[in-house]
Amino acid sequence: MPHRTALILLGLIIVGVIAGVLAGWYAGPRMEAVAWLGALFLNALKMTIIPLILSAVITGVASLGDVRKLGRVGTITIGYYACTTAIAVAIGLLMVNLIQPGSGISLGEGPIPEGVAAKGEMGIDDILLSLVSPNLVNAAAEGQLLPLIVFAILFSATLTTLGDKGQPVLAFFEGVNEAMMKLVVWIMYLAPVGIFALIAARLGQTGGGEAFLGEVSAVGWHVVTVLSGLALHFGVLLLILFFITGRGWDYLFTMLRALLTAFGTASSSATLPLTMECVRENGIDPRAVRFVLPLGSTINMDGTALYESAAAMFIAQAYGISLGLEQQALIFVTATLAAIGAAGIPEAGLVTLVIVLNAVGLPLEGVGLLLAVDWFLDRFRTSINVWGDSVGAAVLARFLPNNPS
Ligand code: DAS
Repeated sequence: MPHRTALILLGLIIVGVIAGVLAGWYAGPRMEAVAWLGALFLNALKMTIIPLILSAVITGVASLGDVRKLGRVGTITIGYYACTTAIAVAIGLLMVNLIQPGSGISLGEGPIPEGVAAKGEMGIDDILLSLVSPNLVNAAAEGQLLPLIVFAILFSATLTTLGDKGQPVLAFFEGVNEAMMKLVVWIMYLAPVGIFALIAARLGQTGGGEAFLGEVSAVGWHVVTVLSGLALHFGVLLLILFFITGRGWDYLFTMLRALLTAFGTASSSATLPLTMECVRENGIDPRAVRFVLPLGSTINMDGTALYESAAAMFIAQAYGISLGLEQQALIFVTATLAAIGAAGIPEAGLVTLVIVLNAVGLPLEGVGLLLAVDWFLDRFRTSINVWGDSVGAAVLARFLPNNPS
């Protein structure tokens, strides 16, 4: 997308966000009348995800040259994810212990909120099992991106062993990827209106500004804890970008369209096509874009991991349950697993929070404390998820072999 056009589009998206907040704030439930516009934009983005991810990963992995390089790139990628997710969880625990948002919360006895499935434990075996689907069509239909990505990686690795026979297949997927990226740019032009409608309708649904303020003030310190933790982690990622990749503020500026789309959609999967376009416009090696971003959007969720640890501790504090170092270490591990297991869809982090609560024996009823503001905090943690993936692509690009062969 030409730089000038990108600049104008960014300006229009910012106007869309501000207008969406003002409309939802003052017009309240009446703004639900535009929800269909937001859904149309969201569906248009989702329409591109499967062909885009399959073609991107297949051509991205093949462009690495050989399977050995895939191992090295995979190790660097997973290493980056593990480090940044661990930092995010640590920041969540630090902030919630410092601010103590749950102290003094007057608890109303409440049932376990519906929709909070009492998930069992999630161990490494559950995560490994989720990597392979017996039915790829079903996985695609259900938006389970991880098994699709694993299949694309394995399929591409076998293609590189076929020599000339594999070339026509790769050329086909190269064409699909280029066409999908072109389609994504067209859909990007809808972002200002789509994001406006998504924000206005969701804020309006809560009843408008006053009702929203009432919901937030009931758990105000929890909101402050999460937002300040996310802001701190945003800064950590910015320092990683500056000092490991050597990129500057211009990288962040180009990513703003994707970050604001993440804020509007509350879905890192739906935002993925725009994330890939913005990282590509930042001049990042396509091999990094096509490999790291699809994988990252499913398993690298720094914002969610930070939220899981902070929310679990908030619930413990609200119920007057003090958790020692050992139990907080267990929260550290299960918050990481829960974030890996969370899908890139709205409020996924709230659903997998149950895994953390179960691990340390905290009451599931506590999720009821978070429900009213989760849709709001979800937007910020989704933006941080996307920001973490965007920085990851720049980090990996620094370690890619110069030429693919
Ligand atoms: N909404 C999720 C995402 O799309 C994040 C979350 O629920 O924590 O990344």
